[in-house]
Amino acid sequence: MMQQARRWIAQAQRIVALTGAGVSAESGIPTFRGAEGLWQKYRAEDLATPEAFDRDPHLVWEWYDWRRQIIAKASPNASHLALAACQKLILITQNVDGLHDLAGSRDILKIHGDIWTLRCLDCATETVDRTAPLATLPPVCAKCGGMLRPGVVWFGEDLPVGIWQQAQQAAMQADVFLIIGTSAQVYPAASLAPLARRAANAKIIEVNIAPSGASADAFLEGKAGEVLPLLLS
Ligand code: BJW
Ligand code: ZN
Repeated sequence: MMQQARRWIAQAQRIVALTGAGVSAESGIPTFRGAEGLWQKYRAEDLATPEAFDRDPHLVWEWYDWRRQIIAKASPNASHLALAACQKLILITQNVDGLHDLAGSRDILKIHGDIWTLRCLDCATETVDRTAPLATLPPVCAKCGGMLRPGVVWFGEDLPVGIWQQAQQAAMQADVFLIIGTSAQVYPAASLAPLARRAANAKIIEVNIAPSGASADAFLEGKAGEVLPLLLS
């Protein structure tokens, strides 16, 4: 499997990768689904929807402030570094943690936003603030005093339009499409690999500790931080 996958990578002009929470697991950041996942302890509907934020912004902010503190202590692992070192790769991530940036990847298509970006509900101003914990919850806008929200995409919200279009465009031109550390259950992100196969006849390579159920041409079982350096070197 690994030899075949390495051949496809070597022959490819355009490689596109979609990453999920699994690539940051080895950096100590909890995933969402699975036995140790955040959704075991917390209900997505209570924390990751616009309705939840309207109902109780303080509660939602406490959860994000806690996660920001965990992420602030984390460093990129071998999987982030291997992806950053691959020149011909376009990176699409569902992760909001910013570890791909810290590893040195450029032009990352962050389809679910960024936990370090704060957006004003009143004037829509976006600021980057890496303070963790934040001084006051909910934080307020320096410009207009309005309430700030995390710059992430919640269930029921649209993905950032331009970024999503670029992600689809990249998928439609991929020779190889990598799905790494994602349960491939959240849409529309999970539609990108099928799109790459349909539109570009791309080879799909999945890297995960257990198959997600996504249809792949090669499944490489293992931790992303161990498999990717072998696959992409
Ligand atoms: C390892 C590893 C290691 C562990 N190495 N691997 C019914 C059908 C279809 C769609 C819908 C539906 N009902 C509702 C919807 C829509 C909804 C949706 O998809 N729901 C599904 C759950 C059914 N989607 C939306 O609402 C989206 N918006 C939308 O659709 O708008 C309309 C639109 C359509 C088309 C274009 C534009 C707009 C928005 C989704 C937003 C998701 N938001 C979250 C929270 C972000 C903020 C935050 O972080 O708090 O995003 S939810 C959460 O899930 C987060 C993640 O990015 C996302 C995906 O999770 P991911 O990354 O896959 O993590 P896990 O934990 O699920 O999986 C980890 C994997 O790693 C596992 O497989 C492990 O095995 C593996 N692993 N260690 C390698 N070391
Ligand atoms: Zn404002």
